[in-house]
Amino acid sequence: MGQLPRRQLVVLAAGAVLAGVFVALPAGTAVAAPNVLNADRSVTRSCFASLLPAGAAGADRREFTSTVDGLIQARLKPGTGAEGDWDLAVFDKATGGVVAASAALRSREVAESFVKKGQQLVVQACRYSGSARTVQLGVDFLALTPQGTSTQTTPTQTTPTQTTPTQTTPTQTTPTQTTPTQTTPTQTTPTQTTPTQTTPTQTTPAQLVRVETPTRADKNRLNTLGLDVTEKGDATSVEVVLADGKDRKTLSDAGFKSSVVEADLSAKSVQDAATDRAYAAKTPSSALPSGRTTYRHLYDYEFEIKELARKYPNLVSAFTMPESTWEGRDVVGLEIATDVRNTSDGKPVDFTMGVHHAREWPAGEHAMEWAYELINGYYHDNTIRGLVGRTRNIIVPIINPDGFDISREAEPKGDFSTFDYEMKRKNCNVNDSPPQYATGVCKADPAGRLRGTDPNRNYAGFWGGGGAETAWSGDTFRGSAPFSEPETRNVRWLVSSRQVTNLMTLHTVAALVLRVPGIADTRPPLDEPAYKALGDKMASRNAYTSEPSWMLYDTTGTTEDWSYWATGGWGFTIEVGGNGFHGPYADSVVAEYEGLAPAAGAGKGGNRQAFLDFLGNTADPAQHSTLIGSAPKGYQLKLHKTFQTPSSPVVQPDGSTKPPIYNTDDLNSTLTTTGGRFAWSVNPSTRPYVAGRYGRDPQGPVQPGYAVANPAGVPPINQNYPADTTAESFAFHVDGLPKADNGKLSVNINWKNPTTDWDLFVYDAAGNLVTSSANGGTTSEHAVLFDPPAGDYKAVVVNYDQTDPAVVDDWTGDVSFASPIPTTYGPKEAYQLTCTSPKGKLVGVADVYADRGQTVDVGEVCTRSAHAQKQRASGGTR
Ligand code: 0X9
Ligand code: ZN
Repeated sequence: MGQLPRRQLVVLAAGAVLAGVFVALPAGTAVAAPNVLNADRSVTRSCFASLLPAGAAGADRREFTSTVDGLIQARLKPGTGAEGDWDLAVFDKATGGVVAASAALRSREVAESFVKKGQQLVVQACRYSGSARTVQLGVDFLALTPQGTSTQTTPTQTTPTQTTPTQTTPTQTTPTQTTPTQTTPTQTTPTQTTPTQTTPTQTTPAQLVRVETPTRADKNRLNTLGLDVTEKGDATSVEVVLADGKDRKTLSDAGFKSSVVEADLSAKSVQDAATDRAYAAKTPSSALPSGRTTYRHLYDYEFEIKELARKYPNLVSAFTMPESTWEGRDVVGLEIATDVRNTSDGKPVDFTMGVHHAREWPAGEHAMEWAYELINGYYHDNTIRGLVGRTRNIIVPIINPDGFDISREAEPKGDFSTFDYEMKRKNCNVNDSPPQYATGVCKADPAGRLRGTDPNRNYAGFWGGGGAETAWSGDTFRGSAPFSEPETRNVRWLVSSRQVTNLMTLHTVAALVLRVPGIADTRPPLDEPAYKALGDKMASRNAYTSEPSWMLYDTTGTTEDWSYWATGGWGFTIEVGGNGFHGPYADSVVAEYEGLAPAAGAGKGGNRQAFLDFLGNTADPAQHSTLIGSAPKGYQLKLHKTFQTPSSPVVQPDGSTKPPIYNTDDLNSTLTTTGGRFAWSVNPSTRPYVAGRYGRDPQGPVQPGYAVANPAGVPPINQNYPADTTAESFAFHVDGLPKADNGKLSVNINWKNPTTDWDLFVYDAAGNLVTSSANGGTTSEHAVLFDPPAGDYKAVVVNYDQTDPAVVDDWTGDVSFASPIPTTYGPKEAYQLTCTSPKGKLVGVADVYADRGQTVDVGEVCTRSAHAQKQRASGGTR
């Protein structure tokens, strides 16, 4: 740590905001309580499928005429009394087309979209289920600048009216207001270029390039440049989005070589949308379990989830996570199991999530199709029926609905510029933004898509370390503290209150099966061999790369780097492959899921089979722990564990670090006994964070280190290595068995002045670059290689910069070795097991130790201690 990136990149230029204005709707001919909608009975139907005739049963409506070119935001809130489930949809009155919709499981709905001035709208609310006869509607209009921003804070609630309000002159006072170039009333944003773009950038389209990064050090250095580095890459390269000429210059200034993968991302985005329309038009039904042919909207997910629960009440239940998002959306999921409502029946739990990252639509599609897979399979496929019978399956397709809705409803733009909402990654938190950007609704924000926290850098696992940004505008901004976001707290709630033995979090687009650890400094867990075997098995189905995620580059605060180390439940990030964060549906969803061409997993089973393998692992008692015993019917067993785990030393914006923050985890799960014997599938009692670390025993002595001679003379300054090979070099040899067993090689160079910069590249005898170290602002470089093969090597030292070229600040160097680190073992941790009688009386307490694969008999945990307590109470001695 403490190293500075060679160049600072200003991520967001200041002064990007043009004025916008709110337009309050006139009250019009209001009737009594016009914002309260009524329906005498519920009708289980889609509210967004069609505009119902006025007066239709189970629905109510209000009409508006938009006074703005901008946004409509319609919200439902429960009325007084029962909440029930009401849904919401906004229609264009002229065409009957849906403009926006929301269909979560309760009566808290947010429907948001773009509207044109003068557009006639019908807001329709539908009572789907429950006893609430009324619901409260709020509708706001927000005028936008051509850039799609407003300078105002939160929208002021306007009173809806029964009929179309009489128009009065809108209070549009802002001189900069112009009519956006919208074509259709829905799903478009103004097409102007962003104010942060300057002249040279307007001629160079956004591109996807493949950057040559032969070593991990290169990858880490690339990550310091402030560019949009994707996770897509291989051992020697990573794909990077260059939004404009400035990004292109940053990359070439830093000496990286790259080749173009996608010459015009904007054109690709528009082309992909056209490809999707054509595919849907000619395909009545896809090979997917649901047969779907197009990317779902947020409201499609919500509606399908509740419909599945309604149609299969014993097999499927729908649930709302405890915290709503920054924009007030409910986060919804479903659970699939036999006798689904008995959530404390002790079966092992497989938890599948999608769309932490807004733009990664195929992740949500995969999660939703997995739900259909299990439901269809339960009825039509014996293998799946067997697996479903032995497990509980929890699926939350959209963890970040605020971000997803924005990305999904945005105009295809694909250029990754500030106002390219289609490529938004993060959530909608605005609290960490500077005041000038902390305004506006998330869909029309002065900071555009840069607003928010990266949910996949916000978990407590090693939070605050490398591989996450400290700046609010960064695409990997970690947030103000571990679990500062409702989206990650929702996942914490689920993982902490259920025995999630298997967790999978879906992303796009790098074709990877990733396990812990996310940072190289963290040694692998004791479970590494079994963990690797499971990842490799899944990768054999989708032909993705299976590896610990640090191997691509460091990340901290990611989902499984919290869940696994804290609970011991297997945790994987799967980066669904494809072309683009949400490439053509037929490829990124249908082909990747089913294992069809052009997916890498074509003919191997695809993600479908990888997920089934993972579920097979969930069902296998050898892969988790099992508590057995006996207890009378209706008693509640509880497993409890509280512990603290330190974050990483917290990296500060200047590169220095502050002490770790301790995160408290409180794990609580329950089993309701049915009388007699029970078996409870649980995670191991010792959390992997303390259990120890996997390693290997040295087979021989370590090779002694030695100083190297600096070759005579000084090479000229070269900032273009390896295109320009000007450098000096030295050779060295790594010994092998039986002479030496080296677990780690380190090639080190040192100099005096931090504004001098030497870079270091190490090649094996075949000329492959095996490691390198090329930082800026330091007085040393250390190129590290674990388990270096024996042989001859060459270190190349490049004179990148000199404080004063007239007085050369030359380097001194050495080569050092370390033995492999043997496996280490830590302390064992116990669960506290308690038994509570049906009347709520604590009748048994025990400490329980359980390792992975172990079945522990806890005996008659309720009755024996109940008996003992009774004896004590009556003064009995036996
Ligand atoms: O960077 C991420 O959060 C993920 N890649 S993505 O392109 N979908 O954003 C990958 C995270 C990989 N690391 C761990 N899961 N530890
Ligand atoms: Zn992602």
